[in-house]
Amino acid sequence: MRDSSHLDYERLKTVNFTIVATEKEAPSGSPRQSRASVTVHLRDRNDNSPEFSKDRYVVEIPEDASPGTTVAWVRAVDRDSGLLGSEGIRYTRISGPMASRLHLEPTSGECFPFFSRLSGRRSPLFLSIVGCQCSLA
Ligand SMILES: [Ca+2]
Ligand SMILES: [Ca+2]
Repeated sequence: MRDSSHLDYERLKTVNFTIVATEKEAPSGSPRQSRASVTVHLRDRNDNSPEFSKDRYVVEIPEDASPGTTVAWVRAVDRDSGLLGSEGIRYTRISGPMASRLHLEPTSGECFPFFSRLSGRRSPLFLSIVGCQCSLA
Protein backbone atom coordinates (compact mmCIF):
# COMPACT_ATOMS: atom_id res chain seq x y z
CA MET A 1 0.00 0.00 0.00
CA ARG A 2 1.65 3.18 -1.17
CA ASP A 3 -0.97 5.66 -0.04
CA SER A 4 -3.69 4.69 2.42
CA SER A 5 -5.35 8.13 2.32
CA HIS A 6 -7.74 6.86 -0.37
CA LEU A 7 -9.05 4.16 1.97
CA ASP A 8 -11.83 5.70 3.97
CA TYR A 9 -14.35 3.34 5.51
CA GLU A 10 -16.93 6.11 5.57
CA ARG A 11 -16.78 6.29 1.75
CA LEU A 12 -15.69 2.81 0.72
CA LYS A 13 -16.39 -0.48 2.55
CA THR A 14 -14.67 -2.90 0.15
CA VAL A 15 -11.90 -2.78 -2.46
CA ASN A 16 -11.71 -5.31 -5.32
CA PHE A 17 -8.72 -6.03 -7.54
CA THR A 18 -7.15 -8.81 -9.58
CA ILE A 19 -3.69 -10.31 -9.22
CA VAL A 20 -1.98 -12.09 -12.11
CA ALA A 21 0.80 -14.66 -11.66
CA THR A 22 2.93 -15.13 -14.80
CA GLU A 23 5.76 -17.54 -15.53
CA LYS A 24 8.99 -15.55 -15.59
CA GLU A 25 10.85 -17.88 -17.85
CA ALA A 26 8.47 -19.54 -20.24
CA PRO A 27 10.03 -22.54 -22.01
CA SER A 28 8.56 -21.55 -25.35
CA GLY A 29 5.65 -19.54 -26.65
CA SER A 30 3.58 -17.34 -24.42
CA PRO A 31 4.08 -17.59 -20.65
CA ARG A 32 1.30 -19.27 -18.67
CA GLN A 33 -0.77 -17.18 -16.31
CA SER A 34 -3.16 -17.53 -13.47
CA ARG A 35 -5.51 -14.88 -12.05
CA ALA A 36 -7.09 -14.40 -8.67
CA SER A 37 -9.58 -11.79 -7.66
CA VAL A 38 -9.14 -10.20 -4.25
CA THR A 39 -11.79 -8.50 -2.14
CA VAL A 40 -10.56 -6.43 0.79
CA HIS A 41 -13.11 -5.49 3.45
CA LEU A 42 -12.05 -2.31 5.21
CA ARG A 43 -12.33 -2.29 8.98
CA ASP A 44 -13.55 0.93 10.52
CA ARG A 45 -11.23 3.03 12.68
CA ASN A 46 -12.25 5.70 15.13
CA ASP A 47 -11.12 8.61 12.97
CA ASN A 48 -14.12 10.92 13.36
CA SER A 49 -15.23 12.91 16.40
CA PRO A 50 -18.77 13.46 17.62
CA GLU A 51 -20.26 16.66 16.26
CA PHE A 52 -23.29 18.40 17.68
CA SER A 53 -26.07 18.96 15.15
CA LYS A 54 -26.00 22.66 16.08
CA ASP A 55 -23.35 24.92 17.59
CA ARG A 56 -25.94 26.54 19.79
CA TYR A 57 -29.32 25.41 21.07
CA VAL A 58 -31.79 28.05 22.19
CA VAL A 59 -34.82 26.87 24.15
CA GLU A 60 -37.46 28.60 26.20
CA ILE A 61 -39.04 27.02 29.27
CA PRO A 62 -41.20 28.26 32.15
CA GLU A 63 -39.32 29.02 35.36
CA ASP A 64 -41.55 26.59 37.23
CA ALA A 65 -40.84 23.66 34.92
CA SER A 66 -41.54 20.51 36.89
CA PRO A 67 -38.82 17.94 37.60
CA GLY A 68 -38.55 15.55 34.69
CA THR A 69 -39.61 18.15 32.10
CA THR A 70 -37.17 18.15 29.22
CA VAL A 71 -35.38 21.49 29.25
CA ALA A 72 -33.08 20.87 26.33
CA TRP A 73 -32.36 17.98 24.04
CA VAL A 74 -28.99 18.08 22.34
CA ARG A 75 -27.81 15.64 19.74
CA ALA A 76 -24.38 14.80 18.36
CA VAL A 77 -23.57 12.46 15.49
CA ASP A 78 -20.37 10.66 14.57
CA ARG A 79 -19.65 9.31 11.07
CA ASP A 80 -17.84 6.19 12.33
CA SER A 81 -19.82 2.95 12.63
CA GLY A 82 -21.28 1.25 15.70
CA LEU A 83 -19.76 2.12 19.05
CA LEU A 84 -17.03 4.09 17.29
CA GLY A 85 -19.77 6.32 15.92
CA SER A 86 -23.10 7.77 17.06
CA GLU A 87 -23.99 4.59 18.98
CA GLY A 88 -21.03 5.17 21.32
CA ILE A 89 -21.64 8.83 22.09
CA ARG A 90 -22.21 9.69 25.74
CA TYR A 91 -23.09 13.17 26.94
CA THR A 92 -20.69 13.57 29.79
CA ARG A 93 -20.62 17.05 31.17
CA ILE A 94 -22.92 19.98 31.63
CA SER A 95 -21.60 23.29 32.86
CA GLY A 96 -22.98 26.77 33.42
CA PRO A 97 -24.65 28.71 36.25
CA MET A 98 -27.59 26.29 36.60
CA ALA A 99 -25.76 23.08 35.77
CA SER A 100 -26.00 21.73 39.34
CA ARG A 101 -29.81 21.89 39.13
CA LEU A 102 -30.00 19.96 35.89
CA HIS A 103 -29.58 16.32 35.05
CA LEU A 104 -28.03 15.36 31.73
CA GLU A 105 -29.09 11.97 30.39
CA PRO A 106 -25.82 10.46 29.10
CA THR A 107 -27.25 8.40 26.26
CA SER A 108 -30.07 10.58 24.94
CA GLY A 109 -28.70 14.11 25.51
CA GLU A 110 -31.88 15.12 27.33
CA CYS A 111 -31.51 17.65 30.06
CA PHE A 112 -34.10 18.16 32.80
CA PRO A 113 -34.32 19.87 36.20
CA PHE A 114 -33.95 18.15 39.56
CA PHE A 115 -36.02 20.83 41.28
CA SER A 116 -39.35 22.39 40.44
CA ARG A 117 -38.20 26.00 40.41
CA LEU A 118 -35.19 26.70 38.23
CA SER A 119 -34.77 30.43 38.70
CA GLY A 120 -36.58 33.67 39.35
CA ARG A 121 -34.34 35.42 36.83
CA ARG A 122 -35.45 36.47 33.41
CA SER A 123 -31.99 36.51 31.93
CA PRO A 124 -30.96 33.60 29.72
CA LEU A 125 -29.21 30.63 31.29
CA PHE A 126 -26.18 29.47 29.41
CA LEU A 127 -25.22 25.85 29.54
CA SER A 128 -22.43 23.97 27.91
CA ILE A 129 -22.77 20.25 27.19
CA VAL A 130 -19.96 17.94 26.17
CA GLY A 131 -20.41 14.76 24.15
CA CYS A 132 -17.71 12.15 23.80
CA GLN A 133 -17.21 8.47 23.11
CA CYS A 134 -16.53 6.79 26.41
CA SER A 135 -15.78 3.27 27.52
CA LEU A 136 -14.73 2.03 24.10
CA ALA A 137 -12.94 -1.20 24.85
CA1 LIG B 1 -15.78 8.34 16.30
CA1 LIG C 1 -13.97 5.64 10.56
